[in-house]
Parts: sequence; C-alpha cells; structure tokens
Amino acid sequence: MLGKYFKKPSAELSDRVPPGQHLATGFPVLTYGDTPQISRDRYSLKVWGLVDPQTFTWDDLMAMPQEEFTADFHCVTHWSKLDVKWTGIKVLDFMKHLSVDEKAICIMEHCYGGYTTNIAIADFLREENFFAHTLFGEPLSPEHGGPLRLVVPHLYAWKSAKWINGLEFIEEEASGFWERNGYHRRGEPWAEERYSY
Ligand SMILES: Nc1nc2c(c(=O)[nH]1)N[C@H]1C(S)=C(S)[C@@H](COP(=O)(O)O)O[C@H]1N2
Ligand SMILES: [Mo]
Repeated sequence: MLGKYFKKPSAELSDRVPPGQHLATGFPVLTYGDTPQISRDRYSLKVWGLVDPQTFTWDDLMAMPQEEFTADFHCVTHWSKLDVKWTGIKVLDFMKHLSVDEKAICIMEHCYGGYTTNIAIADFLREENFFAHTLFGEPLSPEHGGPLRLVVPHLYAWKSAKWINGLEFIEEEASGFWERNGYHRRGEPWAEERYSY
C-alpha cells in the first residue's frame, strides 16, 4: 500500500531497500496479540536446552558491554525502515557468558506473551545482531518490545523477537509461531524468503 505512510525509496536509497519493500515514514508497530507490560525489575532472560541453563536478570544484562547500533529493519508485510538507532548488548558479547553444546544447530526464541520464532545458530551468532533496550535515545516502549528485544538486521523482522525472555538451544530445526503459519523458515529479505510455499 502506498500513500501517506509509505513511500517508494529514492534512487540513492534504493540499493538499501530489498525487493518488494517500501519505506515506512514512521516506525509501525507489528504485534500479534496483546502487548506484555514487563518492568525491568521483573524481567529475566533464560537459556536452556543444549546449553548450561542460566537466568540473566536486568542487572546481569546491564553489566555487559553496552553499545549503539544503527540498523535497517525489514518487515515481511512490505515496509522497511532504514537507519534505526538502538542501544543494547551485542549477541556475541552475551554469548561469552554461555556454554553451548556443539550439537545445537537451532535456537527457539521465546517471549513474554508466548510468541516464538526459530533461528539457525549461524544466523544468530552474527556480529551485527543485538539485544536492544533503547530506541532513538529513549527507553524501548512496550509496543516496540521493551524492556528488551532481539534485533537481527539481516533477516525479516519477525525474527527480531520483542519481550524476549528465553533462548532454547535445540539439535534440529524447529518452527516458531509464524513459521508454523506459513512464513519462511529463514526469512532473508534480499532473497524475498517470505513464505514457505
Ligand atoms: N514477541 C513478539 N515479537 C515480535 C512480533 C510479535 O508479534 N511478538 N512481531 C514481529 C514482527 S512481524 C515484526 S515486523 C517486528 C515489529 O517490530 P516493531 O513492532 O517494533 O515495529 O517484531 C517482531 N517481533
Ligand atoms: Mo513483520
């Protein structure tokens, strides 16, 4: 849909916008179901499965190195937002705290509210992935996934789980919520991996 909220990318930006995508002028909220309201005090992130199980509190996460990130954001429903500015923790820094069994090939991302999405270990362990708690200098709002969400810039944004509260390490590929409902198992926007059929 083109109109007030979406525009065709200009020529100089077009090489940054994957096929079939339009630029969003704002930052739309895309949530299936209700928005969980989780305070930082109550927040925790658990890891289990083929990994030494651990629970990270808000303070544990804030004690990790904090960095600023600029990333493009591509929703499978055909909108993209370029140069989104976030603050948070690099996935690779977080992973220094984990001991993962080498048999793990897939991670199920779990969230407050019950949303899930699967990601291959190789897609998760990338330099540019991060957990975000701040968006354009403001604490991440509940609508956009606060207190903490994952951001995986190289895949469609349904892999960027909001209110993330668990990482389950598994030895075979599994399907999360949208993947069971027809979305592609990987979701690479430049290859237009939108659906599984
Ligand atoms: N927990 C949870 N995470 C989610 C979703 C959701 O419904 N629940 N929607 C996904 C989809 S389809 C997109 S496009 C992005 C949207 O993020 P935004 O609402 O901050 O724009 O979040 C992703 N992460
Ligand atoms: Mo999306």
